[in-house]
Order: sequence, then structure tokens, then C-alpha cells
Amino acid sequence: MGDHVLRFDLITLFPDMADAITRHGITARALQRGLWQLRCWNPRDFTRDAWKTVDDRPYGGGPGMVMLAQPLSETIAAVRADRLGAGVGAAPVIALSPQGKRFTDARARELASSSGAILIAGRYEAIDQRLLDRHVDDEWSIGDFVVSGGELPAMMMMDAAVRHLPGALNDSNSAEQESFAAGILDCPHYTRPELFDGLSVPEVLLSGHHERISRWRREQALLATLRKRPDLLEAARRDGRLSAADEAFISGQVLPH
Ligand code: 9WO
Repeated sequence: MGDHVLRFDLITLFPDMADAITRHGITARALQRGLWQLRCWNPRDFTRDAWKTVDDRPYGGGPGMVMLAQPLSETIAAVRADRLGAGVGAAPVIALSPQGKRFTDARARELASSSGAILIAGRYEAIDQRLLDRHVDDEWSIGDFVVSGGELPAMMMMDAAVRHLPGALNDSNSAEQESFAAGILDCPHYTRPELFDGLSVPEVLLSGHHERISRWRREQALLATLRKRPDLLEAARRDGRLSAADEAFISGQVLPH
């Protein structure tokens, strides 16, 4: 680990969709700085018929179309050869599917410190099972819902990973300060003006008293976690990530029923 570039290979019928992360914001800047790489591969370029067919009707009948195994298989072979030629490390083939393992911030961090992944973004109703059986190492899900294709889930995973690369964010350690790194939720944030729509900025944030501000932020984060995600607070307690001061503050809180 450490001695490699983070490279993603995205297999998709809609490579232009990757513009969402290659042309905008933090992920685009990190790409320009050479912190990570993305190559898109279109299975349509690996078809063998004059019509460039990438899908066909399902055996056994039923609605929708199924992605052909052959164009995907040859795309994966081309990706592997290209990665080898580029001298980047081998990478697992991952399909995006609601049946997969849940993608978490912990997985995003692991991904960021790896050689990357070959991501298969399916379209239509499904991918031929034999392609999955032969070539896919893992299936990952971003949640229990169905979307029209694997591209958006793949991009969310890449974005989440890239944010963890050293130097990707302006503030050197802001990824580590973010809610899920600490395992509890974020505190509220405020900017100008001091009064908006009858609501004031909490006095403590205007005090200039850094110790009080830190304590307030920690307490607000604990409070938000207690109210919105008690499961995360329980996990933090179990892992010994709550101080005596944290526990004292939590004990003083009364939950609304
Ligand atoms: C597998 C699967 C299993 C149960 C129900 C739906 C399923 N879709 C797939 C699959 O591989 N789908 C391909 C990608 C083709 C159809 C659109 N695809 C997709 C991926 N829809 N939703 C996702 C997805 C991916 C990651 N996290 C949430 C949803």
C-alpha cells in the first residue's frame, strides 16, 4: 500500500456521465493534480456485430433486456491488459447492485488506500449471470433502492474515496474531521449574517473563545447523534470513542418522546 496511484476503470454504456465527477468540484481538482485517475470503457466498443448490440431478451421470458456477457467480458480483458501496461496494481472487478455489500465510509477509506477498482455499471434490467459468475469479485450497494444504472452509485463511491486522498481537500485534515470519520454526526454550522429570518447565530460562536467553541461543537454533534442516529452513538460508546466529559453531557440530556 501507499506506493501506487488510485485508478478507477468504469465500464459503462454512458461514459459522458463521468463528467459529473471529472469536471466538477473537489474530485475534478484532485484529478487535475494527479491524485487519482479514471478511465471509462464502453462495452459497445467491444461488440462483434454490425449493429453493436450490447443487450438481448431474457431466456425464460419477462420484461426488459439483459446485458450481453461477451462485450462486458472483452471490456474487462482490455481493462486488465491496460492496467498491466500502465504498471498500476491489479484491481478487483466490482459490480454495482442493490444486492451487494453496503458501501460505507470505512470502505471508502479502504478504497482510497488501494490501487482502485474496475467498476461495472449495468443498464437495462440486469447483467447476464455468467458474466458475474466468471469475472465479478464483489458486488457493492449504496442503499436498498433500485436506480436506472450503476453509474451514479459508482460515481458516489469514487467521490467518497477521492475525498480521503491526502491533499484532495483544501484543509489538510477536513476529511478526518467530517462526521463519519469520527463516527458521530456533524455539528451545526453558521455563516454571515448574524441574524437571518429572525434566527441568530449561537452566541458562543461569536465569542472568540476557542475552547468553549470546541466544547460546544462536540456537544452539538453528540446531541445530533443522540437524536437522529442513536445507533452510531452506541457504536462510539462500544468502541471507547466517548470521553468522560462526553458521557456526562449525554447523561444530562432528556430525550423528547
Ligand atoms: C442486480 C439486482 C438485484 C436485485 C434487484 C435489482 C438488481 N439489479 C441488479 C443489477 O446488477 N442491475 C444493473 C445495474 C442493471 C439494472 C440497473 N442497475 C442498478 C444498480 N440498479 N440499481 C443499482 C444500484 C447499485 C448500487 N446501489 C444501489 C442500487
